[in-house]
Amino acid sequence: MQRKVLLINPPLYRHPIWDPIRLSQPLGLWSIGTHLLKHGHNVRLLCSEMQGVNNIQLYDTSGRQLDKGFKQFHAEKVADFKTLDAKQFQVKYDEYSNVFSRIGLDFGAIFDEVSSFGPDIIGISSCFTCNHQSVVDLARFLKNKFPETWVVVGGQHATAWPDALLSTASNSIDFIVHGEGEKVFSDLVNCYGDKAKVKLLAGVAWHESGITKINPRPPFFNLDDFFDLDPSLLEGQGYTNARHAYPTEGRKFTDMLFSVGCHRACCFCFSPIMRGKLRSLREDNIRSLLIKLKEYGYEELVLQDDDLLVGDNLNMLLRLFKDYGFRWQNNGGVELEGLDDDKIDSIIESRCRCIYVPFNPRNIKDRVPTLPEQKKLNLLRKMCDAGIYVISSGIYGIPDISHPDHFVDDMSRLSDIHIRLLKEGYCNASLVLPLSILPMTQWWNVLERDGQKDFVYDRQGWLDYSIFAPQIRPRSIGKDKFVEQLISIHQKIDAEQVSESWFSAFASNA
Ligand code: B12
Ligand code: SF4
Repeated sequence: MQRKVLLINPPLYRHPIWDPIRLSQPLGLWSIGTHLLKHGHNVRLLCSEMQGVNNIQLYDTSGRQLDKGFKQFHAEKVADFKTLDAKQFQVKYDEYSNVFSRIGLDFGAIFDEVSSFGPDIIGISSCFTCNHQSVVDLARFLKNKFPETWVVVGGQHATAWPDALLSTASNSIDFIVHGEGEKVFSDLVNCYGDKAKVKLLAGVAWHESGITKINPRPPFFNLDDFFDLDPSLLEGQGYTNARHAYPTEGRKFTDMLFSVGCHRACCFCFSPIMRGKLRSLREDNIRSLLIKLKEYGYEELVLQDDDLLVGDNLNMLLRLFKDYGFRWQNNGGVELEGLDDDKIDSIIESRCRCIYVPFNPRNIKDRVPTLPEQKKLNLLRKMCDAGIYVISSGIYGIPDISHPDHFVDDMSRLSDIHIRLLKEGYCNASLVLPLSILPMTQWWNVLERDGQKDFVYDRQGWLDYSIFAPQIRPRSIGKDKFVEQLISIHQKIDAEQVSESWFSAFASNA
């Protein structure tokens, strides 16, 4: 039976001091929406963050809106960042530790949309732990106004920590879909009206008498059987200006993944837990996706694949981009280890515009990555010289779990490496990412096991789960000291590069 399903990308709650506003196409909702359309359902998408992108307010955690507008706050913050020393900045902005910025449609506008469509089921995306509170607030609002409508939540955060969502949403969430959503959510929609039947499905979780019940996930599916995107779903949602990627000079663009999963299992990353080992789409399916996107006027793709360099995928993609005239950039990150002269030549020839090469630690014992060998660095410079915008990043504060006392020294050493990369022309920009512990990653599991013996973080400090905000620190180092150190690194890096609003919270032009 045909059902009405409204898929909502929730407003964004961000740390006002540390976070740039990063918004992009919700590929998960787009994919599950496409799958439902194919099964004959009536589906609408509401990207409330993007549609309300100019509606930014500051709130404190008790829900009170601050008198100061976001624009004024940001301008003052950037001016202080440039003139105060790190300690003065830390002291002055400490008073904002209970404040968040909310970007997106207000509840009145969301209410109007839901009322006019009258869905049977509302699906909310919960991809980021840092946006936990936004999902909870939205679910509560919707359940209160539309008690008969099922509220279902899915995404990476919902997958990692369903209990956190279900316990804090006070019965406003009917079901969580954890893991890949296309098939499970479609089965759930088909069970509409019969909750007992939903509770038999693999990959769903729910609250019952105050207890979270979780049915195990089904096995990973064959990507070609499910992944497809109907461009009509995203029309009119406002994704024309890049908010996280290198600006596209007016070309219509979208984020895209042609593969999921990763051959590595880095200790801080949730992707391999979410998606397992690398699975790639077949060439004929990529071709038909590109043709569809072309028909809808897309000209540039921002690749978010986690494992782009493995196998022959890159060459195949570059060939297809050429066939269909797509420009492209990479935002998912490529490993320096996997680059060589041949690959760099193909990348340059393909008119790639921007590439992200993070310098990551690999396992729990890794401390500061050393500067890569000169041969590899030259590859980066070759791309810069060819006009590709090269971005790197370092994760600051990697805990050598056995040596919490290394923390501050390691941050300084890492910062020196990135400043050298910038000064010597190996990259155009470097992003400062303080370590955060994402739910259910290897790091998280170690800290849960140790009971935060040497390192501390607030498990429910939702905003701090963003990669840009300081989250975890050694017990022996106070939060103030940690924040001060990080501000100082931002200031040093900012002196060597133009900090752009799409990657820095301290850019003048946000
Ligand atoms: C693309 C991407 C982004 C894009 C935006 C993505 C977006 N708007 O959805 C950008 C670059 C902006 C971004 C930013 C950030 N990201 Co990011 N990002 C990704 C990435 C690489 C791919 C996600 C994706 O599109 N996959 C393709 C789609 C088809 O799959 P999917 O999203 O998983 O959706 C499926 C299921 O989750 C589920 N599902 C999703 N939504 C829903 C909704 C319902 C109702 C249902 C039933 C099911 C469902 O079904 C879908 C189909 O199977 C993932 C890594 C990964 N491989 O998962 C990290 C990832 C999601 N990001 C992560 C993080 C931490 C961030 C940042 C906080 C930090 C940063 N890197 O800047 C910011 C926060 C941004 C924000 N706006 O708040 C983490 C999240 C972990 C966590 N628990 O928080 C991940 C998992 C990477 C990691 N480090 O482990 N990100
Ligand atoms: S950080 Fe990158 S390389 Fe490591 S597991 Fe995650 S996606 Fe793979």
